[in-house]
Amino acid sequence: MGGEKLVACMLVTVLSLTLMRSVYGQHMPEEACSVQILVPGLKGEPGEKGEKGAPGRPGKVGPPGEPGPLGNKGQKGSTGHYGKMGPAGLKGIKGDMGDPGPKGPNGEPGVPCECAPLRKMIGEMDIQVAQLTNELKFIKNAVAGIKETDSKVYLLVKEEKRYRDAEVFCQGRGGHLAMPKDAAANRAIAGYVTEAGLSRVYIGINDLEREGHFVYVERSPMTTFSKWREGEPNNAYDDEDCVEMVSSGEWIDVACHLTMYFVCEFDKDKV
Ligand SMILES: [Ca+2]
Ligand SMILES: [Ca+2]
Repeated sequence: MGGEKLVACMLVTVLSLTLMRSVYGQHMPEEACSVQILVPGLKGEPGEKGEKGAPGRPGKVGPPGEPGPLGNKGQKGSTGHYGKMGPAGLKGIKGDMGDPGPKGPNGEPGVPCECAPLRKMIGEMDIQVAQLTNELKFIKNAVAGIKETDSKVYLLVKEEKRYRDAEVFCQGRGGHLAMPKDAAANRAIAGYVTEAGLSRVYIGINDLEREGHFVYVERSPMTTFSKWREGEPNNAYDDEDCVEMVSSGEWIDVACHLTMYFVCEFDKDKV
């Protein structure tokens, strides 16, 4: 290659010149290669403008700026609304038991039981209660107008009522109009009427169901005992189906719509 040969010669030349300057008086042969001295040519025409290159890499981050001027502080705002109540918290741990309190004062000494005297007192009080009960019963009977025989209690009711209403009154208290079934009972009722200063009361006898056939108000038949006044019962005006007792104890048939006092009777074992 001519280029390589040329470069090699130029290198030899440059080396030779260097050696000539460092070695005094020595003569160097010049027939090793023909030296051609190259002289630069004239400057050429400027080339065409190249294409735009790729954008460069971003630069380094700059230093922080200086703080700006301070503004005026704003006024305090008004209090806001209360927020909603939050959920209940967890139950706390049970605390420790407190210390025991101080001992209380001693009580009053008790009274020894003296039971025998107490029993005696109670027994005496029972007797007194029984006596008072009897006395109260007597007073009640006197006030209420109650009379009694061995088996019956009689009550004189000083309210004027018709026969049927009188019987309803007696039944409402657990009894009937008085039904004298023997002479003793008849006398007791009659004495009662006399003592009260009355002349007549209704008693529990009638012939409402069958004319002339008298029965007790509880529907039991008449016994052999009767105490009709002479000439009675006469069913006067065809309208006498109820019976009154006069103070003598005699019976008279009368109209049932008459109103008068009456006597109720109650069985003693039911009172
Ligand atoms: Ca009659
Ligand atoms: Ca009559």
